[in-house]
Amino acid sequence: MAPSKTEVAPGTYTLLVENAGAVAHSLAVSGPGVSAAHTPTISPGGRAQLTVTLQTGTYDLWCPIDDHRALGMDTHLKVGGGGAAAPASNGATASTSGR
Ligand SMILES: [Cu+2]
Repeated sequence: MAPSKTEVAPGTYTLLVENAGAVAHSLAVSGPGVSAAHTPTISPGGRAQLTVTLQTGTYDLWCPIDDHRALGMDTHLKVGGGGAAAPASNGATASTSGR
């Protein structure tokens, strides 16, 4: 799991998720105001998008497929109140990797 940013300003983001691994993965997000929003299952080499509205706090990002989370496909994203304003495009990317 490799988010392009680990800290962003609050706002609505469309996460562009790319599966760089050899098996199917997905991306789920939970945190303030977001409860396990997730992409469909993404085939190896495939991409999906997930639009989430992020508030100040810390969000969990993980792969909900099988036991991938326990195998380390788990990361965090900090959303800060005092950071730079969100860019107009609000784009962020995350790549999945692994097994
Ligand atoms: Cu996975």
